[in-house]
Amino acid sequence: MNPNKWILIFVCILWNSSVIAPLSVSSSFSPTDIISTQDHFDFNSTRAYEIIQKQVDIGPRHPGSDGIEKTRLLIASELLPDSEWVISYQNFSKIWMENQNISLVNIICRPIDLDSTQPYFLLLAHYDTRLWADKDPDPLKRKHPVLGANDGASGVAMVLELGRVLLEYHNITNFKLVFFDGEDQGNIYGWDWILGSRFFVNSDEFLNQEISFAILFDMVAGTNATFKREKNSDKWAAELVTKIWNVASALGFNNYFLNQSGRGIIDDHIPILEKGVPAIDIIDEFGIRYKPWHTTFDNMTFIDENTLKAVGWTSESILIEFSTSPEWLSNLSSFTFQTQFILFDWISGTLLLMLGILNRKRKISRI
Ligand code: 1BN
Ligand code: ZN
Repeated sequence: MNPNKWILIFVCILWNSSVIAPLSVSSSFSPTDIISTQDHFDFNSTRAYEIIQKQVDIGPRHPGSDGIEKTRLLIASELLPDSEWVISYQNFSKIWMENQNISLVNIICRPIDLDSTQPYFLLLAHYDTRLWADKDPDPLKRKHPVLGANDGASGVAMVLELGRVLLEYHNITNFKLVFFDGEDQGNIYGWDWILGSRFFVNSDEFLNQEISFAILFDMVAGTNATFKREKNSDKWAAELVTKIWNVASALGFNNYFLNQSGRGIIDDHIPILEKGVPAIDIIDEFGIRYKPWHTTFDNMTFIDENTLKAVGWTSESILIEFSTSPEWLSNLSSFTFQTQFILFDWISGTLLLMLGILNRKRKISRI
């Protein structure tokens, strides 16, 4: 047999092996214990759509831009009434193009009545947009900025609208909304991805807190979106993933929430998982299926209110259940995250891709 094939088989076995599954995760609580019976929803997808539109109207919102400053003001202005919310800003900075010091800001919003000595959950999104549309089909546009209707604005809109609904309609106060800066600038002027969440998990806002779980919303408004069980979420926070995908299915949203294993994505949930707190990423499959990803056409044309509704209603349903069944908050297991598995997944995934390309090239040259 061709030696490439042996490597391929070996990597495939290891990649999917239960040997590398999270042995340290355990809990007596079954995610199927509660199934949503909710039939009325306050999450307003039209309002979420409008919050996306407002961000897109600002223009590009990459770190250091006027647009990102305006977005900070917009986020704060959407949380009403003022007297019910406390907003704090986490400032940090990063060198850009060797000598420019760019300031970055994570925005943390909590209901004024949150009792942070009790378990609470986090709703997360990044609000920066990518400086370069480096996946644009037109090479001349690959250094144009991304508008980030889906990649940036949709997560912000989802988190703002969920926060409003939980507090205003359900009087739920055991949560925080966190909007991360610097998520989307990887491989630009030597920057890395997920800078905001890396900073957040090493700050007092995260350390020594009673955080029970976190849900990250990224690219949650695309036309015909499909949300697969993101690989890292599924490995390390399987209970939460199972619960959410089950509720989505019970609500008839299984055309959006596909009960299939998806890719592993380095996103803002990873630093939280690394600290042993269950965290999941609800993210549209990008790149292959989600064509506007990191291009100049990530604009309102590809935004669909129905996708916002599917994600919003599913999340509202779950968060209400969690808040009225506190055993969920206390029974979710913490665990010891093992970074090498993510690294391994990434290396083996890349190897598989390269071998696939090599094999295809060989076949084409034979023809
Ligand atoms: C998600 C949306 N991400 C960026 N925009 C995270 C990511 C990082 C995805 C690296 C793929 C590769
Ligand atoms: Zn992005």
